[in-house]
Amino acid sequence: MSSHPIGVPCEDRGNPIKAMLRPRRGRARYRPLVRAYVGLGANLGDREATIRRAVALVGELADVAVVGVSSLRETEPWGPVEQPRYLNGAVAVETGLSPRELLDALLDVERRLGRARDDEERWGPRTIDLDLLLYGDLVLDEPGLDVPHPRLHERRFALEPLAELAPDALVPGRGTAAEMLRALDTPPQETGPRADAVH
Ligand code: A4P
Ligand code: MG
Repeated sequence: MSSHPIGVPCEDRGNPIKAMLRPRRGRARYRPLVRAYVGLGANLGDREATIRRAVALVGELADVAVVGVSSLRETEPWGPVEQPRYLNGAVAVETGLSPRELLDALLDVERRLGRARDDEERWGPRTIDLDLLLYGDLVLDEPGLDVPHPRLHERRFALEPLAELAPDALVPGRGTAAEMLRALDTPPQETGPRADAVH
């Protein structure tokens, strides 16, 4: 998948990603819109109500439009912590925010829904979790901001709703969402000796 430069990038027409990352100054500057995907998860409280509220709050963010909402699914908890089952889903958004601005806004939605990170253990239960799965075809590895989400390829609970929304969404360096999901279903190849091996 590639980013979707729908806005009018003015003098930055030549390089939409660079234009998008540049701070906006003055009213005449536009940033192109980028398609991003956000994973949603909850396993405490009224999970569905919290996720629906999160989708609504994401849709109310300035410069963010929700353009797709996946179905929600019950999933077995992933990771080393014993905890209740999750409800997971994902949304597609079109945004003029930079990746950092978008993640900060998502973390703020988590806080507004009562998530208190200081009380949590890693991969432990949570009222709401918003993960930035993809931001166009951008790859970022910065303090506090990794895109694509670094564990996306190993998480069925994130890949399934992503592939439902956009099976052809390209995860840079890994293939499409649908291919990654299929790879999770494919058992690893036997690594025993080949039939024609010389003993
Ligand atoms: N951060 C950096 N990049 C990103 C990004 N692309 N998206 C930073 C979101 N956050 C990003 O996040 C901690 C910090 O990561 C953030 O402050 C942000 O600056 P976090 O959500 O507390 O999670 P984590 O400890 O980084 O781990 P991770 O891998 O995001 O785990 P989760 O998703 O939080 O783990 N099982 C099922 N079935 N379904 C689930 O939803 N969730 C978890 C929680 C465990 N098991 C699960 C599920
Ligand atoms: Mg997370």
